[in-house]
Amino acid sequence: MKLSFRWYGKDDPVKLQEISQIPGMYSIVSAVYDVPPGEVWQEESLAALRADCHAHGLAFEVVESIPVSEDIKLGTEKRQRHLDVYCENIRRCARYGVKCITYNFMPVFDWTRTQLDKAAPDGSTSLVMYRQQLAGLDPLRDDIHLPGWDASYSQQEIRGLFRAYAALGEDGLWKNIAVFLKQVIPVAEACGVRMALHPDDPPYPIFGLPRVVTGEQNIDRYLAIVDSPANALCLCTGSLGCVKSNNIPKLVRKYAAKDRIAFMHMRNVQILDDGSFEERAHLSSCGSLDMYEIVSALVENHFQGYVRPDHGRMIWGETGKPGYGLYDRALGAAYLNGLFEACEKGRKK
Ligand code: DNO
Repeated sequence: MKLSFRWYGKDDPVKLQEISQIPGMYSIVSAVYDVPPGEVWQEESLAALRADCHAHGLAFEVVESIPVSEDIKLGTEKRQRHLDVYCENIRRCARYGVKCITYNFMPVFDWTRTQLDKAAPDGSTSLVMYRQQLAGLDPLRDDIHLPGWDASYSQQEIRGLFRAYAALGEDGLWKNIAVFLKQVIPVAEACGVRMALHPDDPPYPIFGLPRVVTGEQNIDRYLAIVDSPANALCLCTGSLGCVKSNNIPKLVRKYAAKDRIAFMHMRNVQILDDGSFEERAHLSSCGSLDMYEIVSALVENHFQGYVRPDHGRMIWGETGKPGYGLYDRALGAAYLNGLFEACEKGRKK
């Protein structure tokens, strides 16, 4: 595996030098964040990102994300132009050494949580999703903004998007996924890039919007649309793993054996009785997921892709982007290094 770490660029309170001091760190995961979906990324931006990473002894091989515009997801009249731009961005990334590009197909909102700083008894804080709080949220009525969401929509635009997705439904979304994959995957293949689909987070419909990347059956369907190693997964343990019906070690074993995992997001969640969940420290004993089993599944299948410690808690007084502080993610990286070493050496015995 190749250990990696998400970095939000020069404005990130976490510095590249700090990331480079984490043992075993190989690549930065980043993106050109100041260009809206549907527009081309400037090559200078990619060149600067790569140069910054290299100056700190780090590779820049993973992009997270090239966002898929709502026009592509909805299949509007702007779709073809946006798809052309999407393909051009893949080519540009490849030119600067990128080997893996993450994206998702979630309508309107990226990941959803109801609170970003829930305090645990030890004083650390983390992201949580409480069903009861969610039931009280209505994006059509309330002016809610979460960091996972594109803050540039006005309330009116959100209303329009909700109407459009209601008319599209799940079947329509699947059709638009197929149009996207059939154009994008051949381009990625041709330039040696693997597209890594991030699952829906959480993996069920939110606010009545269709969400389809939710579990094994739908992932099988998604991967079969274009049967190529370039049509791969960013298997996020915490996103898929916050519902009991997804058996994460089993999914990892299955898709790693088929070489359909390009990137692993590794974090732990505690599922609560009512289906709510709390993000926890990475250690298996801190949440519902067996991280040892997940790493074993990867090692058994000789996984060569990228791994990054996902969302950390805020600990030791750190402030910053919820989920993306330095300290707890660095602890996560150290823990993952330990699990991989143990599993790899254990197999050789
Ligand atoms: C959350 C992340 C997601 C992910 C996108 C990929 O912290 O895992 O926002 O980057 O869904 O497109």
